[in-house]
Amino acid sequence: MKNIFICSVLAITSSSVYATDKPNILFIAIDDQNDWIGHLGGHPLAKTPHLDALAKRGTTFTNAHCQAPLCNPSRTSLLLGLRPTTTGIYGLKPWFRTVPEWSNRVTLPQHFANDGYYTAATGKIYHGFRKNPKKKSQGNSKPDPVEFEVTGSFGGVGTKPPKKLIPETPMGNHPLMDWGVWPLDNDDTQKGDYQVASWTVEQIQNAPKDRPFFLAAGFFLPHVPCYATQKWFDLYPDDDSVLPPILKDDRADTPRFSWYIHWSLPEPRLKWVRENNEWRNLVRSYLACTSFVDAQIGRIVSVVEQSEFADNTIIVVWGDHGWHLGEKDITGKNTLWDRGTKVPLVFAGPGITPQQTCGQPVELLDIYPTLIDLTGAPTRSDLEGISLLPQLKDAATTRTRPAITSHNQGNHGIRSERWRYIHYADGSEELYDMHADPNEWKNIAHLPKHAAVIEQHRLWLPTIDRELVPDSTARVLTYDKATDTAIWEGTTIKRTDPIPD
Ligand SMILES: [Ca+2]
Ligand SMILES: [Ca+2]
Repeated sequence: MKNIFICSVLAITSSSVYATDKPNILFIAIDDQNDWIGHLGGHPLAKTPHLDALAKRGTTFTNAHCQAPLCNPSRTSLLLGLRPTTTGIYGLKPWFRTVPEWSNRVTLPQHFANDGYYTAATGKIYHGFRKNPKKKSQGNSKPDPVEFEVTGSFGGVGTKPPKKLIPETPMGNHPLMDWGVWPLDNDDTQKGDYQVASWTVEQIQNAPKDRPFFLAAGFFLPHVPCYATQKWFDLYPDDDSVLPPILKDDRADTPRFSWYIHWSLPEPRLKWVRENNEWRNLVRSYLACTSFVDAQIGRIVSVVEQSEFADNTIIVVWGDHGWHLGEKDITGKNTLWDRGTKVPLVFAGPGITPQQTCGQPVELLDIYPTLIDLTGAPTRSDLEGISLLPQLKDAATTRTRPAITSHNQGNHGIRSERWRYIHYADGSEELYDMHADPNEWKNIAHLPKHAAVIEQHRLWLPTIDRELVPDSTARVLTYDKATDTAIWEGTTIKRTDPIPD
């Protein structure tokens, strides 16, 4: 009897459902947001009441990781459903449509457009703002496919101070390397992320009645420059209790190659922020921006909850990669430790069990097949993620695959439930026991007793590990094992070169 009932339900679902019966999707991205989110516990003082409330309404993943610790490759991976080691896109460039293999790849939003969804986007979803292009990317013989039917406010930084608020930073005093209280008049409406939320709210209020929506909102903060108004700083004490725990000489036991993957960058090292008395200011600025973005997400979610779409909208919130704020002697991204790879990932809405926390390792790559499963969109056999639907039903459902993050060819972090294993292109390795050492302070890869653990984790190294596609630039590293030659941004790193500080 039960089987007959299931069969008849399936028959109805596949043959007679109107597009408007499908759930809407609200797809919210946060840029450079690590796990300093209240309920994730990455920072004991982080205040994110709206994300915490959303997590309670749905299922939150406390061990979710990006596939690349950098905007362009991470977002390309998520939206194409392929690992960076498969796309060959590891740097800030190129835009994937210029790569012949991916010029016509059906992305996540396009897959839903093809399934009858209205698609709209505002702010940073891809790396770089994509208006309806109808133009040719360099190297593309035909016009690029339309990424979204409608695009709204670009968002971004918004109002900027007339000059940088902090002292001149190393590596060229990059204009983005800045933080502090701005604007001074407490007016949040001048901020790009406020406008992203406002545009998203308007979209919800004016959504088409004849088809479901896929609405994407991409927040720029807490990406640098971390400007927030005073009221967000007031949530955090102006003392050293805000600083994350660090270990003196933490890098003494990490391989030299661990420096190569972020060899020379505009993000200041810990040494600089300390010497310039900017560490606390940076940490408070990042936290202030996190709380501000949380409030913008709250504005959107409250409008959904009060709308006719309240019970028929899947909300997914994700961050594109983490950020260091002094840990491992650096600030910024481009690392294969948890601080660089761990991100918020929350799902709420129809089909998702509320009040659940899942601590198993999962990947941003899993979002694409998960949204397909949650909505009944056509399945695809060419996605590298694994649907999280079983965990969204019951968070205890076992997954066997760890979360894998890659930063340029040959450098991979493998995060299982208990361990983090890192393998660099020159063969050097790290291993951390994340239960005993959650800060990844003690590299235990050299201990013979862990040989079996390392061997198990090596089995998960990507079998496809492509070299960088042509025209890859910005934060790219190549390595030739035969000659032991590492090239960062076109410059050879010698084994004897001092580590830039
Ligand atoms: Ca980013
Ligand atoms: Ca260490």
